[in-house]
Amino acid sequence: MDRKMLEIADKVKNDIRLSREDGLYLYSCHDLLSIGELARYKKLKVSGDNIFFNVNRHINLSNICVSKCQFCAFGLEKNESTAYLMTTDQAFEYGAQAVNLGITEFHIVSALHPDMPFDYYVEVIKRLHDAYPHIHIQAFTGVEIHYFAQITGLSHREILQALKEAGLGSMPGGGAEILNDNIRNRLCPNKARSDEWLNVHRTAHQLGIKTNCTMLYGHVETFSDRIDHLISLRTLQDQDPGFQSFIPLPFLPDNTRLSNLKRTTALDDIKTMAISRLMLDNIEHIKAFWVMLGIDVAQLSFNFGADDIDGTVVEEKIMHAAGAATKKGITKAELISLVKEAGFVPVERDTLYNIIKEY
Ligand code: V47
Repeated sequence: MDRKMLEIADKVKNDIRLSREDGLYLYSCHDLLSIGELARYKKLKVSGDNIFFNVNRHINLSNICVSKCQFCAFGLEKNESTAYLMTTDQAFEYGAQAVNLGITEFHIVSALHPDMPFDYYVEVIKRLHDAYPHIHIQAFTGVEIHYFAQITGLSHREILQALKEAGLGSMPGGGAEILNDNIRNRLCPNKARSDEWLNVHRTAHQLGIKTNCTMLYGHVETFSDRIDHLISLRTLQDQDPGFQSFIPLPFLPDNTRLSNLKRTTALDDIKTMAISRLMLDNIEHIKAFWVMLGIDVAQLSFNFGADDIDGTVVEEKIMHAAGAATKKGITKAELISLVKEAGFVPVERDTLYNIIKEY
């Protein structure tokens, strides 16, 4: 280890917060194994040999979207041939089909639909919650919550309160992209700005709604933008805690308006996982989302700070539209065996990280 790395190692071992400069150094440094060793040290302190997973069902209500984000291959115009919108009956049926498979979570994300009223989203949540109160509903990104506020004229707080009353349990971490408005203006000018996304999550935490957070990396951002993004999340968590997990999302370029860009390397994915664990000292769980990373890189990332591999998913649509090469779902048995194969203990959790069973 060189002098700077020894200084960072000393901070990590003594629970001293890493600075912006430390984060930038880690990205510039080629000593991947030392970075990994430190991230692994932190991970073992938080969750030992455990790797968490859950049994869930993703429901994407529609792919008709007004946002037109440059990085997205999922959103379409209403008149395109593969555009779809689930009715509340269809969404209910789709969720109900999964109930006997032992799921503990509905993971519901939609798109910014031009016409559907807020009541539609409330009804989807209410019907599923009333019929299956024991199944946790994690739904709607900060960007969707902000859009609901725009179309109704209600505040973030009022929207979140209405959804909570209907049965919303927690929120996923999507829509954060890179929390820098110069980048957002280039990539996704038609949706929530950085402060709006952060305000939705802050308000959710104040209302007792746990949330996740993400970072979409590997497009037009710099390493410095990534570190600033992580620090924005860390600062919000200090002020209004409620983030349960952080999920780094490598940009998948296929079928997007940025299809000229290359997919990130496994090296970048592993390094970003480790740096996230080291910078985000106040977010307990770092998730290796197998759908995007691929199984091999997800397994490797358990030694680079990750302690969660997300869930069984079933029919993931957003990443697969952009060329994710993984299967659309995975069985619980497969999740258990891939965690064991990597030398860790698979632990089934519910959405709020209560332990259901160790395998
Ligand atoms: O917000 C869209 C990203 C997110 C692409 O909270 C893309 O547990 C890569 O946030 N390449 C939605 N990423 C998915 C998401 C998520 C997934 C799994 C678990 C959780 C959680 C959250 O997907 C979007 C955007 O940042 N995304 N297009 C793409 N081409």
